[in-house]
Amino acid sequence: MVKPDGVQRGLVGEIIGRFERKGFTLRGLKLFTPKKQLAEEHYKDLSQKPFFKDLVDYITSGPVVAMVWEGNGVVKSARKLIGATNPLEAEPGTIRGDLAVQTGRNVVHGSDSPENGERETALWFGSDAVEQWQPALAPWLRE
Ligand code: IDP
Ligand code: MG
Repeated sequence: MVKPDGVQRGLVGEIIGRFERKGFTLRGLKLFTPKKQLAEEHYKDLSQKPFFKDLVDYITSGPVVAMVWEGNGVVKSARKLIGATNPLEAEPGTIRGDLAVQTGRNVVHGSDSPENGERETALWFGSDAVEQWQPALAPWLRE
């Protein structure tokens, strides 16, 4: 997901491009401003953290771009492409390492496990079908 700061800063294309160029398949995409209840459910594991309220305010402060990406090892790889939570500790070449300076404005979210990926897809996309399609380039990405 591109967070509200990423959308406001015009980084949507840059972030989507990195996942496309890597070779993952886009299966779902939508832009909307999340409701508080959705943000709280999404980040429920962090509800006891002191920054939880600020985090929910941040995520609900404007439109986000929610996406579903598919591919072998996509969750682990996406975490690497995104970089460390604190952008000052994220390696150059990662999204956060290249494009952000503060944990509270780290421009992008990525699921931390395949199970959470499924949970978050259901939460953010609900019964909206995510598209099943075969990229024509598939044989040029995987043998
Ligand atoms: P992640 O986004 O790298 O998976 P998490 O620990 O799951 O990191 O935290 C979720 C989000 O909560 C972070 O991306 C960041 O926006 C916010 N966050 C995490 N730790 C802090 C903090 O110490 N201060 C402010 N915001 C934080
Ligand atoms: Mg996380």
